[in-house]
Amino acid sequence: MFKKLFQVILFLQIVVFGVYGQSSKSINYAIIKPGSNLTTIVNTAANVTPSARQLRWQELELTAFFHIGMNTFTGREWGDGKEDSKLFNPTALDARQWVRTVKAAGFKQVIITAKHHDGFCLWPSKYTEHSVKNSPWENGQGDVVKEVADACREYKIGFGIYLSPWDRNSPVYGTDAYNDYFVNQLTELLTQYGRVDEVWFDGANGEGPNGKKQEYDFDRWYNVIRKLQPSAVIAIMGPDVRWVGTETGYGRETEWSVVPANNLDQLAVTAKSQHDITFKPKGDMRGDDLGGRDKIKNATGLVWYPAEADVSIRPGWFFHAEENDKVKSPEKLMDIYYNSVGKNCVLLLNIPPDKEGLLNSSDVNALQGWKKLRDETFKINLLKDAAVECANGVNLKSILDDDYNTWFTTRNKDTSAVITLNLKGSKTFDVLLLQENITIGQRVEKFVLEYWDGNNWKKATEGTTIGYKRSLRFPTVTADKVRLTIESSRLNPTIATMGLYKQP
Ligand code: FUL
Repeated sequence: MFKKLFQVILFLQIVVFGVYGQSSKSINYAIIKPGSNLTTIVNTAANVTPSARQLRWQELELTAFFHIGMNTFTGREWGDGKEDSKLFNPTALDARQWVRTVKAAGFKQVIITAKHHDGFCLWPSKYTEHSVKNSPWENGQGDVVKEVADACREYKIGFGIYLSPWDRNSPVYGTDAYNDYFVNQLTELLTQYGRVDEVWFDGANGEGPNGKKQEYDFDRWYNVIRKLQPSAVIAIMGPDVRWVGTETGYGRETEWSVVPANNLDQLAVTAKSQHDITFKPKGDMRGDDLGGRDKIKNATGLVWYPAEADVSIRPGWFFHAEENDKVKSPEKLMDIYYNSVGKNCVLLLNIPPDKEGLLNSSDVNALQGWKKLRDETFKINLLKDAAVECANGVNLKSILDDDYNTWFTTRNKDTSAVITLNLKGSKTFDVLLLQENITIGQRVEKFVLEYWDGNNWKKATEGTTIGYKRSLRFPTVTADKVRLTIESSRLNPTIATMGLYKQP
């Protein structure tokens, strides 16, 4: 009875309010018909949405990288593959400490460097002697990948692997046999450690021991991952997660998750699901805007391909004791947070374990200080209980209900809106937070926040894209009335969350 009533209400809502622009089937790519005009392309882009694995990944916001391996003991950043396995000896390795620490700092997933460019394997692979099994650590009986996977399960956070395609140790690197070797190693990692949530392929493709470069068989590797771990995102040199284009942790002002993919003809629609595409990343990854109207106007295909911003908490990716005083401060990490998570990216922050196999106190302190700053800033949404008005809006209150799954949108086919909020008294704030409901699509192209100073509307801040999350800092304002104007959007905008905050 109630279910029926609910269905009728939903139907009436759609008929009466005409919530346009929602595609009946939501898929994470679109093929553009030749000759399509810009309006058609833009509307198509507005209906491309994340796959289930991409949505789960986006909602993590914070993921941690653990770089540990030969370089931890040689003091290098890139090993040459000639290192002696006996050098690997972390005397007090405790992956539970790593996972516990990053979880307490708000991270939802970790990635371990199972094999870096030097080819040394942190698990006892059957296919090489260059691994922990020939190290003194735990008398050759240890398995770092297992320790990390077990800790992630214990602390209930996601688990991912970094497996470097470039291998400076493998004698078969540079020959067809290497692709088999790589598949064998991938298979070990994807079958022996339970669920894997992210597989991270680096782009580096240098020479191996025989002086040859390898042609990586990405399509084959993608198929292995889809088959063995269908819920894992494949990142960077993969189809699900895009490299933001820097290793600074700073994303771009305009960050579209829908970008052109003109090589969708290589698309391998895997057996089970139409939803499942793989393609090799191609084209510009570093421009200021990868998905604006100008970028998609000649596209032959579009994909949901969201950005990951990776950076190390230290100058290097591996632990070097002489960098203990160069660990990024809580304030710097906060700046990175606003410029990554606050710019529609997931942040992948590297915290490298030290020679003992522990996260060093300098890094732990920085993480704790940064978490405290975030907690203090985002404790109270100063818009709470504000009265919301919007002449052409529906579901006005849902922007303040702390529920990502409910969202404001506009009536008819309106692509702009003015949302006015009368606050509960005068408030002082300097941070704006916005979220679009990306299960409907990423749509907002331009917005501005203004406040009423008693006589006039004055601009507090403005921006272009929002996406999953956008947060902006601006000079402190005290006001009892603000308005958010969506100036331009692809189809109807959908705003899931709006917040105003004050930095400590
Ligand atoms: C880079 C690698 O060369 C670095 O050593 C590090 O692993 C980083 C995350 O990716 O391309």
